[in-house]
Amino acid sequence: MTAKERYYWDVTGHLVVRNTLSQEELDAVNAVLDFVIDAGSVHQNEDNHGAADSTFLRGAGSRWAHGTNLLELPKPHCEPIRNLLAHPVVVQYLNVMCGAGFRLDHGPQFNNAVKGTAGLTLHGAGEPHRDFVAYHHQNGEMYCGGVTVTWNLTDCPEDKGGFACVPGSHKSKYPMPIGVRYCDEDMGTVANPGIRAGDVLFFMDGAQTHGTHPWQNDHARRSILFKYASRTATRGGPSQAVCQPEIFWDGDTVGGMTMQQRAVMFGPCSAPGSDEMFLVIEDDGAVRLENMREQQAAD
Ligand SMILES: O=C(O)CCC(=O)C(=O)O
Repeated sequence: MTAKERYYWDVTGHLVVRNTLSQEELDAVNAVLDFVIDAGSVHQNEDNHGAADSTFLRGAGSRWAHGTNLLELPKPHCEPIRNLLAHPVVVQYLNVMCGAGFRLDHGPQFNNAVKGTAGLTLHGAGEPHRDFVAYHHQNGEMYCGGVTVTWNLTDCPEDKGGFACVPGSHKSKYPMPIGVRYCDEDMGTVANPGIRAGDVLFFMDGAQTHGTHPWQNDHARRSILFKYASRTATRGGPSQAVCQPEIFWDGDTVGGMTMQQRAVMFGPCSAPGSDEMFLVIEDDGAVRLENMREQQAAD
């Protein structure tokens, strides 16, 4: 990562690294995507899915590969995808952005938007604040809990749809206006950068405000999003299953604990909607469980 790239990343929250894939690599990944599309694995959501009440983002249902993870495709189809997972450029940049020991948190996700496909409302930028995807610096080192690496297999011309973001929003201190979230009144803050086939995009997924603009091109979008996390961050993925105290710790360690004690024995799990339990202190100093769902099931 050059000093210029580091500056751009730090100031904007995203970075495009040009011409990362050779024509041969591009052809190999595109052949896999042909296979995935021909197998009927691209699922189209209902119209306006993800667009909420936005006017600008409206369109036909978003189109993502569904059902089979691209990493588990039958051989040889999984191989060009697996080659992206620890690609030298990924290692080089994520070692700086996330720190050594970064890992794939979830994905990869294949976006196959066609002309008229709806966008996705902008999200991220600490709303709500989520420490596991935050971006900060200490002692000259940067740290970003969640970075998404998007491989682009077809061109995404500027202002014609696809990845959109608010550059600099990872440093914002104020809530995002609804007009920006919906892109109906973005006040000139939103960028929809030009990205070419073979380029790779890094963005601070969660720290930076980002989303998707409706796809306006005659050709289909082919972007594969790998959702990485720093070693100690957990964004989602299988964490809900493995975070149970009995799985994360030895059974004997947690056996017979009170529910309050057990509540601090969960493995790392950021995913909202799980059965995570949070401890709160009552006015009289008593420790209480905030999420009672699991306790009720145990009673
Ligand atoms: O269309 C894109 O590349 C952005 C997708 C997005 O918003 C996300 O992965 O959270």
